[in-house]
Amino acid sequence: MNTYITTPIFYVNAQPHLGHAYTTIVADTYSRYKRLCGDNVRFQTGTDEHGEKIIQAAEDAGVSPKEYVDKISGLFREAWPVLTIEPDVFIRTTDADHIQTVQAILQKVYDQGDIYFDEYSGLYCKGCERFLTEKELVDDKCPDHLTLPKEIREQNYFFRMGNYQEWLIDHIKKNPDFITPERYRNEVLSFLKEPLEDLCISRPTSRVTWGIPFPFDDRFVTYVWFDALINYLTGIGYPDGEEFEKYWQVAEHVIAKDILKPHAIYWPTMLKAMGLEPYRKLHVHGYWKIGETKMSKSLGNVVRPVEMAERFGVDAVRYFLLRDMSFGLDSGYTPEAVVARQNADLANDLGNLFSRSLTMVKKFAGGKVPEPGDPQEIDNQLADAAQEMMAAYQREMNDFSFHKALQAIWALISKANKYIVSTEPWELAKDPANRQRLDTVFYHLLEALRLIALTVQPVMPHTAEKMFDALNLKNDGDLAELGQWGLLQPGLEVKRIKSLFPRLDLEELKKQADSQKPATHKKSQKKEETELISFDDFKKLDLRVGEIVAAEKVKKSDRLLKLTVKSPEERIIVAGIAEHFTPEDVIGRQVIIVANLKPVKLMGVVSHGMVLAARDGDNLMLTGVSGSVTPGSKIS
Ligand code: ME8
Repeated sequence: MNTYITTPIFYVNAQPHLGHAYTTIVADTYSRYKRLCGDNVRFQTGTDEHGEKIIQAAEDAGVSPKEYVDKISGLFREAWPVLTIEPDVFIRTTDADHIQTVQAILQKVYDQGDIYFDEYSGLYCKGCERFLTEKELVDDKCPDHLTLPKEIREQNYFFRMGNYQEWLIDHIKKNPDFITPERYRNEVLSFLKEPLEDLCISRPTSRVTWGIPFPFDDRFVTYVWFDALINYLTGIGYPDGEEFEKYWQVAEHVIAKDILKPHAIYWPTMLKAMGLEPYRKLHVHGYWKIGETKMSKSLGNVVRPVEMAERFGVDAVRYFLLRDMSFGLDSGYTPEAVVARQNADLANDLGNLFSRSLTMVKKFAGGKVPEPGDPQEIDNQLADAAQEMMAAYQREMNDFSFHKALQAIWALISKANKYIVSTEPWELAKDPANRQRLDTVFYHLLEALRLIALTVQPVMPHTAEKMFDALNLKNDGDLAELGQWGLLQPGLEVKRIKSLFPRLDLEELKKQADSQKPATHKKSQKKEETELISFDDFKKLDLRVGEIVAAEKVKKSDRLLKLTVKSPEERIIVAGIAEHFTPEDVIGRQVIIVANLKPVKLMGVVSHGMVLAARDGDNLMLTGVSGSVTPGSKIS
């Protein structure tokens, strides 16, 4: 069997965040799972590099569009291996073969009469890079970008999307799995109840230059969505070639709900016009949110996945993302939720099961897989539970219900932990007459561990490797074969395993969050990614010289000092500097402060601003100006 799985190609107007990482981890996990099932797998991701947003971002950064896209695309490409994401293809829409493919498709669809030239006026949203219909607006604004769209009248090329409306409705109805979960299929069908307008697929070069030139009219470049969607074909060598033959018929796309319309409506109709079969499946997930708000680059409330991996460990992040989100629904991110999962599910349930089982086998069975005797009822129950898990796991993984697949594994982990409590191997070990019973118990336990290692592997490759190593097994072969109960060979030597996951301290983490300091992880201090901001963003900061006129320790905190800072009015600032400075050290010093931060309450004290300091390894230095200035002087 063949599997072709793709993520969206991400815009390079911002660096990768947790939302991008989630989609890409989903695709990576699915591709690992399908490989485990013996499939030939092609996994593709990449970057979307044309369009107005990109020009704007490059201008803001003061570099050429090419320099800009090379840099940000590189950040995506480099982030994925850190998260153990291993795509087969990383495509960029500025690649020469992609440009050629888009132009060939435009020419073909134009030649057959599905593209025409017309004048159009409409409401254009720069953020969406498309014309919006009146119906889509909320309070006259784009609901995604909360901006007023601009009335634009211009001549453009249009794709006869409306011609394919009936065909599309019919295709969706006949293929219940075409768009999943069902809520999104229903959303698309309900949208298609209204007449489908033709799609404007060009942008005049007078307005947008950073795009793929139209092959039959050099006054226009290609609309970024018409360009971007075609990446799914370019990456497998369309229009000819072995890969295209092999993979197009099994194409599955993973996206979030923000880009449902282009994928569920533009793309299948484009494919139909090209004379191709539509993709096989569209898997649509919800949003990662911070509080009630979608995590998004435009809102700036993003979590960086690479930093998360450094803080919690890659496998813990992958597990958390797949376990906490029900595929299709929204989910909230908090560091506390990651810690809770890590401590309960990973360190406690899974980690303990492995370490105590292997320790007992070492201690009471000479560190070898024993020959089992006749099983008792309780042993058969564990074996049955393992087989039920295998069936549920495969069903849920095939269905993109990753959280349920993980729940099925954890149900077995919990059974195995209870099995230890019920069979009490340490008691059996006291009497040599129980030898065979003890061997049977260990065999069943180790066999359950093997199946757990096998099934967690697509989600947590590093952890699975450690487990396989401890069980002295090679991590290769196919699920249908390896997923059977009873394959473990007696006599095989097993190793003890150090704890698979450390327990994290939630209180410590909260303290760090309170004092607004990043996690004290060595690596995270090593290198910090710099997000480019515009001059306008910089201008928003009110930086001033402040003079510390009083200072005291904040009660019950080792880290916080309460400072009274003259700037020129007196204000209270709570600073996380108590590990480096006593109150006496800082009184009378002039420092640089951010004067227009929203007040926050830290350990019961309201802080009105922030003192800037430089961190150098473990040292902290306060910033200041050379010479004495009037408190409140602006830094510009
Ligand atoms: O739309 N939660 O690129 P994009 C979950 N270039 N997933 C999220 C997310 C969140 N808060 N935020 C972003 C584009 N994503 C186009 C795609 S494809 C031919 C062209 C993920 O950089 C999610 O996969 O805006 C979403 O669909 C995608 O990033 C949007 O990425």
